[in-house]
Amino acid sequence: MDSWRDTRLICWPMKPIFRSLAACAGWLLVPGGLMGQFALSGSPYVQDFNEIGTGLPDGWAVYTSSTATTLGTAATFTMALTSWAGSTTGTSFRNISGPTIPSTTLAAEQALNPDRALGLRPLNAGSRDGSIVFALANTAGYGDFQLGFDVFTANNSGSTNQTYNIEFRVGTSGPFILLGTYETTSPFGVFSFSSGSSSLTLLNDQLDPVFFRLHNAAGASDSSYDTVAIDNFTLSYSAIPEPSTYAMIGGLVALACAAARRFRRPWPGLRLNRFSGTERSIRFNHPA
Ligand SMILES: [Ca+2]
Ligand SMILES: [Ca+2]
Repeated sequence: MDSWRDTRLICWPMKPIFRSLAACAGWLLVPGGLMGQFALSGSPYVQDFNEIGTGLPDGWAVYTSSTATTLGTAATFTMALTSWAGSTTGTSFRNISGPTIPSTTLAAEQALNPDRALGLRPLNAGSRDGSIVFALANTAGYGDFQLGFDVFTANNSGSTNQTYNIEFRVGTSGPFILLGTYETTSPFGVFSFSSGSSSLTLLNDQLDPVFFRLHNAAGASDSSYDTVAIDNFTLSYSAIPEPSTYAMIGGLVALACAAARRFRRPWPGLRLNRFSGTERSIRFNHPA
């Protein structure tokens, strides 16, 4: 075995280890990254928010004063059962009923609904620039991402509506990339958003954190704000084969090709002669 092969055989199995270490290092270096970023494992990731009475799920966070290039300021999430139209100060980001009961349901009955959703009723300037964010520690080793979730209007306030951007970003700086928009409307106006892998190729095999968010695109320019919410979030993905897997597949293909060539090659000393019509003969050629 030559030295080049020795090196190759050592390096290929090590690559996944280096990748994992690099991903881990990136996760540790992100400000606030020790907590609050979800580590992908088995696909799909599904979040129904029905347990947010005990806190936001791993990877989820809410922010005020978000901009096109920044997450903003980490905000408080109200875990207590809160009504769609509640206006108590400090409850902009809230645990609300999902849209599986009539939109005319009173607050007391809303609290009885086990189907919960992550809601935002912007009650002040900061939350009017607010966003709901899901953060991944990285996507190392994964690709073919597909995203889907429900977004709905839980309470219609005033005569104006607001447009929310559905965005993502790879890394901890730079602009977010727009995937779609949702405009608030009369309750519930549920919109099932989906984005396929062709729109999410930038997410593939990234060592940096990845952020998805629902962000109020209108900012603080409006005067009355509807309650918007998300539910039934799903992110599916596939494991990217490691180089050793490609090498194994390539080896099998090479073996198959070699076997096919050997099968087609005439035996030594045997030659097939063709004549006109249907007559054929086989002649043995004896070595000189
Ligand atoms: Ca739910
Ligand atoms: Ca409205």
